[in-house]
Amino acid sequence: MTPQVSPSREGPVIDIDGDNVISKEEFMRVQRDVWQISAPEALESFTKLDTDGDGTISRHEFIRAVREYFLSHDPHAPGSVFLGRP
Ligand SMILES: [Ca+2]
Ligand SMILES: [Ca+2]
Repeated sequence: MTPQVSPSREGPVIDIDGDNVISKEEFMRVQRDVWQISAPEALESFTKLDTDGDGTISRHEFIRAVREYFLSHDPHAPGSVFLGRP
């Protein structure tokens, strides 16, 4: 399957298989293919973003990360690592 990474209101589409959660595999793949972020770094970001620790990033966790990214000027906010660094 070709990953579809397109801009949307909520940021890039990372949920490749459309099950409404972002798995570790999907996240790592997008981090690598889109932002050329190394696997260890992507894994670290994933762990930070999966705030309830269930192994996936839910829509709720995703939206919160995006919101933090746009509202926060803190470079260490989870959303900053989610959407890449400036
Ligand atoms: Ca998914
Ligand atoms: Ca989670």
